[in-house]
Amino acid sequence: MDFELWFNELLNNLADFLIIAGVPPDQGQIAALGLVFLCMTLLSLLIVLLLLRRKFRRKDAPTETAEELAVEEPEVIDEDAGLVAGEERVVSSIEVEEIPVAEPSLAPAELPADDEPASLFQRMQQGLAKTRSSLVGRMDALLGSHARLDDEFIEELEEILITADFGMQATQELVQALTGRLKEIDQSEPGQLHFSQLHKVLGEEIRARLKTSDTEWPVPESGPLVILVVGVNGVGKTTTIGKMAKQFADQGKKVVLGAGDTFRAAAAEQLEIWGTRAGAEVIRHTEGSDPGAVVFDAAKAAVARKADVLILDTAGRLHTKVNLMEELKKIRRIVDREIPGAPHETLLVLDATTGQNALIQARMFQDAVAVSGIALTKLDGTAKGGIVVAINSQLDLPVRLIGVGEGVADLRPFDADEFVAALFANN
Ligand SMILES: Nc1nc2c(ncn2[C@@H]2O[C@H](COP(=O)(O)OP(=O)(O)O)[C@@H](O)[C@H]2O)c(=O)[nH]1
Ligand SMILES: [Mg+2]
Repeated sequence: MDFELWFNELLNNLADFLIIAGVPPDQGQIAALGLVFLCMTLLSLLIVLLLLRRKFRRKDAPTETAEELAVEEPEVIDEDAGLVAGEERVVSSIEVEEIPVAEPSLAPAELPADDEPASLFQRMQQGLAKTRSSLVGRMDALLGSHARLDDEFIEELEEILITADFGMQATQELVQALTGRLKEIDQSEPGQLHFSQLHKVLGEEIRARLKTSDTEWPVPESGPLVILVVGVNGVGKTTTIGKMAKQFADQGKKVVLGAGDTFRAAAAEQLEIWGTRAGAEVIRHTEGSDPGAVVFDAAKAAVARKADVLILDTAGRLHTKVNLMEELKKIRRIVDREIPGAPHETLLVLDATTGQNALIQARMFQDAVAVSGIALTKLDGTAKGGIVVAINSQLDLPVRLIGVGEGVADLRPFDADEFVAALFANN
């Protein structure tokens, strides 16, 4: 009722207004009704338009997301087809963690010149700068902020070591040893704990956990020294081979390289560039060809040319349904048939930036292809140099080489004393 009254009043007012505006008095009511009707129609049209607009917007949104997702979807390559049960579990755990794959650098010519003024030790020190500042720097900060060796100190110490990738086992051992020794110093000279003492104790405890590995290569009874290089994609196999080839060549050795990674054409090209630089012959086949055939030809060539060293590159991942480990075993058999006793060294390349994942990879390869040594690359690219200690204490394998940069001289024989010295230098 109220509404009817209000509406009538509105109509009357509107009619009065229209009559004043010039509408004939007997048509005032009709004109007012028409105007109200017109306004209502316009209003409903406006509402419909707004609703339609919202509907279209919502329809567009999921389409965009679907496209984005499609672009981001990583390419999945099934390479575990023939694995036995035990291996399958390990391989898939590696894939789940997705090892970062760096784009291979094809041009060693762009790398820092070998005759840089920095000494080899300085280069090593530069390469470990990230680890040094995070590990030693954080330790110093901890000592600076804690007057006493309390529980909080020990907890933070543990965290520093864990984040530097020492791994659970080495961290526990180190924390126990460190706190024990630091407490002794603190009790004999209260409040006298200095950075230099911390460095000394930490350095000694780290050193005690590093193996003094024989960095000499095995000497074959006859024929060339054969080094088979294995590891997952992107860890630095080809680059390490290139650096090794150049170092051997600089020692006056004749080197032949086998481009056993036939999975990507770029891999053989990359090896050829390094080969040219080192003056080493590179045996390669076309992309997608049988790696076993490349290895066979490379072994024949190395014997025929009386080479001192044959280094074999391999793929870190293969096409669908082909088993990487089986392929590597096959390569080993072929090279052993051509050069008895070969490969004399099966070098597993691990990328220090992948942290604890490197340990999982090591176990996987160790089980399958009798790895005899480790080359740990990209120590210059990580603050987590503790992985060196984790590898030393958890794997029964010598770390033969470490990569601390992209220059030829940045591949260094692993020397535990030098490593510790470089870690604490200038601190
Ligand atoms: N910073 C740094 N980069 C490295 C080192 N070793 C290899 N790399 C880089 O890692 C990337 C992948 O190397 P590559 O040899 O193609 O790996 P592969 O797939 O195992 O053969 C390249 O860009 C290399 O330059 C290293 O010691 N330090
Ligand atoms: Mg490669």
